[in-house]
Amino acid sequence: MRRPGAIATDAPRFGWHFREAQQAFEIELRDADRKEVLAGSGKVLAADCAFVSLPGLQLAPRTAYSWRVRCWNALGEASQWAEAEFETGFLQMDEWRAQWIEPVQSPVVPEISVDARAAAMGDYPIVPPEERLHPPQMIRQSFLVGQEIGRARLYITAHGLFEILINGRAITDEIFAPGYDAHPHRLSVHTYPVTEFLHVGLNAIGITLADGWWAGRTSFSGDSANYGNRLGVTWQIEIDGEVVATGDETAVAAQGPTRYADIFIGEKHDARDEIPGWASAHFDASGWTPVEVKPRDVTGLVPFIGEPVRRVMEFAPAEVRRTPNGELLIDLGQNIAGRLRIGANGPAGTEIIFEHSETLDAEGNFIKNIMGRNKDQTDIWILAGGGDETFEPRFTYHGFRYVRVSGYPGKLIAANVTAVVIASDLDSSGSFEVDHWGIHRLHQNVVWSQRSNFLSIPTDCPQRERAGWTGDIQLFAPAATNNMLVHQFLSRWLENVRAAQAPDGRIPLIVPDTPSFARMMPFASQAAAGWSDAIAIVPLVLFDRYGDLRPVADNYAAMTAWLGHARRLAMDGIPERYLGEPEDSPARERQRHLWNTGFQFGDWLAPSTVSADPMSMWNAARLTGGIVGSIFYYRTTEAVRRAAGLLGDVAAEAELGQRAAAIRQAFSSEFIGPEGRLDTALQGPLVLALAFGLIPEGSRAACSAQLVELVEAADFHLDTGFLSLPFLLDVLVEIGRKDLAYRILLQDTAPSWLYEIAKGATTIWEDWRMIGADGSPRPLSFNHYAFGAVDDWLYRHVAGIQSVEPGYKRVVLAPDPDSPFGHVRARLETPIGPIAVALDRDADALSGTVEIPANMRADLRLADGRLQPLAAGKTSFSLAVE
Ligand code: RAM
Repeated sequence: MRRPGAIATDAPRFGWHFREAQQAFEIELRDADRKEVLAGSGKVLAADCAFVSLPGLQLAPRTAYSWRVRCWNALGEASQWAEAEFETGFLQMDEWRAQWIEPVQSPVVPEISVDARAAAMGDYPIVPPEERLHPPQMIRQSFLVGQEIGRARLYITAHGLFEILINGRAITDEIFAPGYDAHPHRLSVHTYPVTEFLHVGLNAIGITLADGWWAGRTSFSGDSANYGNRLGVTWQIEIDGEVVATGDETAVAAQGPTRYADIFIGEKHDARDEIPGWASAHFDASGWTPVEVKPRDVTGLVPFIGEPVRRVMEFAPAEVRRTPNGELLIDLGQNIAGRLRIGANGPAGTEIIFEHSETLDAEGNFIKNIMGRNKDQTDIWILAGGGDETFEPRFTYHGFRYVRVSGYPGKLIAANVTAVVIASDLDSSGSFEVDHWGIHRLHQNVVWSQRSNFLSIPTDCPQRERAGWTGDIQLFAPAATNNMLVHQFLSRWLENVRAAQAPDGRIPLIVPDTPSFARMMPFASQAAAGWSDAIAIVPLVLFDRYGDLRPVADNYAAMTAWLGHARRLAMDGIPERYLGEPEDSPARERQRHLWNTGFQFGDWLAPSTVSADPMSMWNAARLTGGIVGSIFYYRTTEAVRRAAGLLGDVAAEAELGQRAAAIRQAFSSEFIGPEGRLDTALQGPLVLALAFGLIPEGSRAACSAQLVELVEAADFHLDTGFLSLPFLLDVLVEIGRKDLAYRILLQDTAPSWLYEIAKGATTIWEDWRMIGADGSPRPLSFNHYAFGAVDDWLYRHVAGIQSVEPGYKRVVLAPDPDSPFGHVRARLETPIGPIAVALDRDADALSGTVEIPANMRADLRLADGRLQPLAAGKTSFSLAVE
């Protein structure tokens, strides 16, 4: 992390970039005043520059440090020291002193759906939110500071979302804290520097609590009170070693201008009821109610890791206009996760309603595309009157491009509206540009869908479910690493996955899991291939892309336990058609090595398997569940075998190697027919089996031919679902049909990426026909990153940036001389430094430059396949094109 807040470990790793060839380095850790050297590496003869530990280092909690590094070049010259600062967070929870406080409140009423179809279709009685939801709670507490303040920190977490003022001022630009965790196992404690907000004398802290993920409506079902039904907070401020905490003084609470605030439903704010100065020291809170003080309880409290959620971008809407039916519409021109900030001037009591949607209907009129219970995405603002006012909801976000506005006083102009984009504040790590308008836009759409769905946790979509579907991030993680620095973000999510793992090793389908999901969906307490496998696959993606073994080590026990669970499912399940066979028959024997029974999603949403009927989504599961289950069982066995090898668990590595071989064998006998082709004649299973090496040498030609035939039969359209899509183009290149890979990439009728673009998509769609040929939209999500996984291929194949040793320690730059693009620019920040590729084509050559950092070992792949070693810096080249 370039600018870490308070870090959550006592043994951090360090990283830097050195512009020359590094022969040696030295790290020193010092106190915050840079007076004392607390630890040092001495001069280490190595080129390491990422994830470097200081052996034996153990930091104190809640302490500021500085560190510095210098490097030696090839001539043995030492660089200047480069230095930076960081601090540790609250690491040992037994030191937590604060109690919990809860405003006197009526508990959130659990809204429980039992009927999945009814909830999904919106078929349930509607009671206005105002009659069901409670207002956020405002809590204030004053405290005395006796002497000059050197250093002050606030440590805080809450049941519900919190917003903090000290002496009337916002202390942070972070929002949606404490973030979404696998409650009740985990709840993140955040650290805020507050020195400059305090003064000698009387101070006040004001905290607003809203339902958030804790008590509000979440996930597929839109049920409330998933983790708790009461809002509460626990915090302590440490001022030079002195502690002020919840429970020390009586805090008081009141309800203010916000009538209700819910992540899914939206927010209603009555500006007439604002309470000026409520969080300042000398406010008269005589009408406020004392809070209830609850015992200190640190169960599940963990230090927050990773990047907080912020307003990461703001822009003006593309247009404010009237729709054909005369309604007032804001069109952002871009689908986002976020909300509006809006200005108005009108009489007191004017009620303005903002309804959010991702699409319009075929006529261009406003229509809500997100169906289901509590998916309102509606904000209501009541003006205080008497001048210019501004409103931005605080505890909600929406997935939207269009907003229908009703009740706006006067004329609404674009200058009065700001689109506020909300996401986990990740550093950008790559860019890709190409002179093909559609593919250029495709890449932008992937980045937008990633941004919209990397919000505290990786979600599937930012409107309907906002759930941490394990499968979606499993398949998208490689692509995600190119666009943003996701190491901490995904490590944090993996901590949540471990916390959510069942005692029998099962990994839930969504993390954080919600009880309401299990209540509503009979399958929700099952595991699924390609989904639960995230626990094994994602840590290895982090290892491959960042070169850091720690995620593999941290998740090794969990992935082993998961594989154990999958193995039991595989061994115990026998497909019905074999029940009559003798138990010792080969057909029965091989079933022990195949996970081809029980619940599966299969190659979810493979285009040819879905129709207009929403239930057709399950066709992919029915048709491919058995084969795809077995393929991922193999892949995860291989992944855990690899992890065992990396971690030196030799016995496990050997045993898993044997098991993988047995699965491979069983797979061939079970799924490959006499002609060497797959019995399941669908692109997805073929792509996966070829990609993961499950097709024996003797059948590869037949399976490759079968895949080509299927692509031709589909008239050069992809027919891959969630799990297989990331491998389609790679496999086509590998079997020598690069031409087909480009034909599919550039296909412009559905299902295809360019069809979406042609229909005006600004994010990646959940389904390929979200807008039909006649312009009519489907009531699904316009913002699912899953099918955007192809973005990784653009970086790896078109620009040709390929890591061949984990963490880009060795790189091959293999830009495709046959790509149809004339002009490509790509840049990727690796742990070792940035790689830049610039390609330009004319009739007979692809020429350009590649640029690599000083400490990278890299080769350029020439047109004939030979590798040419690259020197640090920029190299020009020209590859002849046939
Ligand atoms: C959908 C979600 C998600 C997918 C599951 C199986 O409801 O949107 O993307 O992983 O189904």
